[in-house]
Amino acid sequence: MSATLLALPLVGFGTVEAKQVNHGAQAPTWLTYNAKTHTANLTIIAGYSSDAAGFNFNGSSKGKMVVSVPSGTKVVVTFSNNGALPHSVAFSSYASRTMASGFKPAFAGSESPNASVGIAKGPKQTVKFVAGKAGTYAIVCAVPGHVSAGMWDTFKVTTGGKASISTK
Ligand SMILES: [Cu+2]
Repeated sequence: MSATLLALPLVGFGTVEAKQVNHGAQAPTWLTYNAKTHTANLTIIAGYSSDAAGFNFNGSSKGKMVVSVPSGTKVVVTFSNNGALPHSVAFSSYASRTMASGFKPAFAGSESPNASVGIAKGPKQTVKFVAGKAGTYAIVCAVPGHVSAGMWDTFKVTTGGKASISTK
């Protein structure tokens, strides 16, 4: 009996170590698309990697991640922050990629709550909007100064076609 009790914590400790080792190799599924319901589920993690000193989404900064959806898509974003600084997400005008502050959502509801303040590491937020008008937009962190540090990516709304995600 005493041998079993001693062994249990050791097994548990080994499991935690294995998860940490594998963390970087198991990237989340960033985007899924349901053509029947015209719904795109998008995972956005701020500060996911050390790219641009942490000022990145899903490990990409400065426009290098391109998320594309057909116009009329219901976009459901699951947003969280893996970084040390507070971050947010907003789907804003493409011109926003050169702004320092004052970001506005390009679609009704296309920003996380209190976006200029952001959230700390830990909780998840859901952002839902309809990508109504075809065009090129920017995915930005609306915390002032973060876009200037590289924290923006590219969002394209296409006329027809499929949802896709790519990194340069
Ligand atoms: Cu930020």
